[in-house]
Order: sequence, then C-alpha cells, then structure tokens
Amino acid sequence: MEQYLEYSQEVRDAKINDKPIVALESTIISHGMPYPQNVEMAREVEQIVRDEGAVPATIAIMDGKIKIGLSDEELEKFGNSEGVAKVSRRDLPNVVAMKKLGATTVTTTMICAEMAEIEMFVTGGIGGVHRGAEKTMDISADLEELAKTNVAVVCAGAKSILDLGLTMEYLETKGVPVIGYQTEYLPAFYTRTSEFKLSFRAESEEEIAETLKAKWDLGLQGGAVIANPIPEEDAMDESYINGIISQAVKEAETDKISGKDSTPYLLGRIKELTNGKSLDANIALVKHNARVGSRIALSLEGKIE
Ligand code: PSU
Ligand code: MN
Repeated sequence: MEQYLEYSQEVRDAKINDKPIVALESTIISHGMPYPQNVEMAREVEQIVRDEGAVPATIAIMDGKIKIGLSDEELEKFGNSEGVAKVSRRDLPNVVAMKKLGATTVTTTMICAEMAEIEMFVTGGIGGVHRGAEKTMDISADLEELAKTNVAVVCAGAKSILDLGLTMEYLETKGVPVIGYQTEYLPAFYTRTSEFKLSFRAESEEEIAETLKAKWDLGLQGGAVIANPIPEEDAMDESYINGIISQAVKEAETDKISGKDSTPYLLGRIKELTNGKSLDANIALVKHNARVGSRIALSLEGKIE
C-alpha cells in the first residue's frame, strides 16, 4: 500500500516528531467552492490547523499517488484545474491506476487517512440520505464509510439538501456515534440546529477525545461524526435558506441530476440563489471546524496509538 502514498514534507516531519495530524478533504475544494475562494479557504484552514499546534494534511489523488498533504503549488494547481474527478470508494482504484487528477470526498479522505494512520479529519458537511431516497436510493457512501473506517469527522452537521431524519436513522443503524459539540441537536450546516436530537452532547474537546479513545480501545470499528454548529454570527436565516434549498432540490429533479453530480449541483445552485452568501457561511463553518478538530487531535495525541 505504501507505494501509493506520498507524504508532504510537513506531514513527514509531523510523523517523525509525533505531532497530531488533521486530514482535510479535497472535493470541498474542487466541487464544493469556486476558484479562487476554494484555494483561499484551503490555505486559511491549513493555517488554522497549524496555529492550533497540529499539522494539516490535505488529501488528493495526483499522478497515480495518494497525496497526504499538498504543497502550496499543488494546492493552487489542484484548485484551479478543470475536470478534476470526484472520487468515491468505487472510483479510487481506477483514478489511481489511470493517474487521473482526483478529489477525495469524505469517504475517500477517510480511507486514505486511515492508510496514513491519521484519525482526525475536518471538513464542512458530510453526505447522507438524500430527500426522496426511498425511490432514488441516493444514499452517500460517506455513511457506509463512517460505519467501517476508524476516522473521526468534524463537520457542521449535514445540509438539508438531505433528509436529515433518515440520515440520523442510517447512522444509528450503522452504529456511528454522532457527538454534538456543545449542542444537543444536529446542526444543519447553514443553521445551528435542526429538530433532530443527538445521543451525546460534549462540552469539551477532551470529552470527545475520551469518547473516541474508548470507542477504538473497545474495538468498535468505524468512525464518528463530531457535529459542530456554525458560529452564531455566521449562521443563515433558517426559513430563507430552507426556501432556497427546496428550490434547488426541485430544480435538480427537473434537470434530472442524479448520482455523484447531485451534491455539487445543489451546492452550486444554492450559492447562485443566495448571491454567494451561502459560500461565506460555508467558509466560516469550515474554519471553525478546523479549530475544534485540531484541538480534539491535540487532546487525542498520546491517548491512542
Ligand atoms: N457537503 C458539503 N460540501 C461538500 C460535500 C458535501 O457541504 O463539498 C462533498 C463531500 O466531499 C462529501 C460529498 O463527501 O460531497 C458527498 O457526495 P455524495 O452525496 O455524492 O456522496
Ligand atoms: Mn449520491
């Protein structure tokens, strides 16, 4: 496996010096945000991780290698490239073998982080059960990955482009802890709450680290979702954003968008319909997640092998 992994200098040094490493995904860069805000966001998030005392590892597929950490030039090139493949579990072998440029989703970032022995991963939002999934069967591979891969994902909950209730049911069935960071309710990405109650509210990064340690010490396979609400000052008005999301979901149906194109299409439409305000909120919440995630990584360091 090692022959496919290529570490950045920074991540290699972190491994030698036993510094906590935080994985970051790249689909959020290629498919989640437009250039140049995507690269700016990625750089700022990496810097936040460093400021907190951890080391960032942005993961992407390039030249037949799984990159664990990108150089600044690689990040720029990646964020400014057309036709980057969105790589889920099923796509990974082909994209590596054919040496295509690929962006890792939550699923693939978890897979690659585990290969690189990184247990913390920070992103914006996870995929889930799409609205109407009882007919389309559109359920993100992220949920299956959370069930089996030992990586904790810090996010701002999930967007209501998804059916949040069914997403929570699915995670329960699969035995995935969803831990609220200073919240009892699942955050809905652009807004701080939803109607869905979480099973566990943690007050501190320390409590989260203890819980993760216990989970993995007990041999309970799989990841965990750490749900961190968007900061109050960056949150969007609930009825406004829900109206926009409903419109975007309807348009996706009319335009017959399905499969892997669905999430990027919806994100793009929401950004257009909000005149970019959703993008500002998205950037703010990812930065906040980077802060919390890095602190959990620090707290976890020394606790687990
Ligand atoms: N949600 C976001 N932004 C994103 C994604 C989800 O708010 O960029 C991306 C993540 O990479 C996630 C993927 O893993 O979309 C889910 O895609 P799908 O629904 O096709 O599984
Ligand atoms: Mn899907």
